[in-house]
Amino acid sequence: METIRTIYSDHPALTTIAGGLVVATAGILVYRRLRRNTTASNAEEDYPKDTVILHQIGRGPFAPSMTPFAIKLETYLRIAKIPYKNVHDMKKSSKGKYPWISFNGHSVADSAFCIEFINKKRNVDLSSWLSPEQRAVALAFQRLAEEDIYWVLVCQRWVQHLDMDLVAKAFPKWRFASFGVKYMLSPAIRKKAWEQGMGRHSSEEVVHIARKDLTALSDYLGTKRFLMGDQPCEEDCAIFGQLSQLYWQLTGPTSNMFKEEFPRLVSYCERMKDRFWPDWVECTTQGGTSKATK
Ligand SMILES: N[C@@H](CCC(=O)N[C@@H](CS)C(=O)NCC(=O)O)C(=O)O
Repeated sequence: METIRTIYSDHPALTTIAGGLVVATAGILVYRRLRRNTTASNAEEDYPKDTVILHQIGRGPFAPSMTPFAIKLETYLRIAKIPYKNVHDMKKSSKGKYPWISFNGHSVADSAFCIEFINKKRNVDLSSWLSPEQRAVALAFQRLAEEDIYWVLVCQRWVQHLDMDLVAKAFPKWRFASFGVKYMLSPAIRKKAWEQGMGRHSSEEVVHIARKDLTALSDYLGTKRFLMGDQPCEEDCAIFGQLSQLYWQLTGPTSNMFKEEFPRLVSYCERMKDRFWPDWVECTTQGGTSKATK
């Protein structure tokens, strides 16, 4: 330390430039690591025919993915009994997001379009038993989950209650994960959340919004097993994807509130997990129980 101080007082400009270069190089390395294999290409590798290839990020610590959209899509594939294979390549879709699918050489971006694509290819409709009015309600709740609760999750997990322990568990192989998340990912997400709007609210206000959303969802679910009745519909996949994150992979006030105030939603998560994810524990990197539920 003393040597650095001496060098600095003898050559301040040179030391500042050298320090800047070290920080910039570290930044570039972390950035490249985070952005590696960025976008999807249509050139298919040697994937089995007639099998959906689900491209996603790696498994999550306490639920099968850190992205609710991957859990949505994989749950759908399981409910619809579609042959699929996971590829945890961390490649982004042509739209720059995770997850996405490829099927016989054709790539589809966005979980909703992936489901529509498979529905058409395989003649599937998990919501066929719903009336038009019920479909409207189911879709509205899906939007509530994906367009509002999702942003609650984003703000609370990555900005307002950044949990470095969860980060370390979420990216166990990334040497610079804490640095990258704290100084790059979190500020980038803060900007996105601000632009979307949720990021302009205080944490207390975000929790308040979450409570209203979850109350509506819980009241509507009532004593039903799934969103619309005794069997799951397509929209349950999206709702489970989002709720799974609040329940298993979030710490802080929203997650505590979820567990304390919404027992019906907790049971719903457990029910979806038990029914469609018998291998849940094997699909997680830390054994599938949230530290917050211990
Ligand atoms: N509407 C998309 C949303 C997917 C999405 O937002 N994925 C996030 C992860 S949770 C993502 O890829 N974020 C990376 C980014 O925006 O650069 C879908 O349903 O697939």
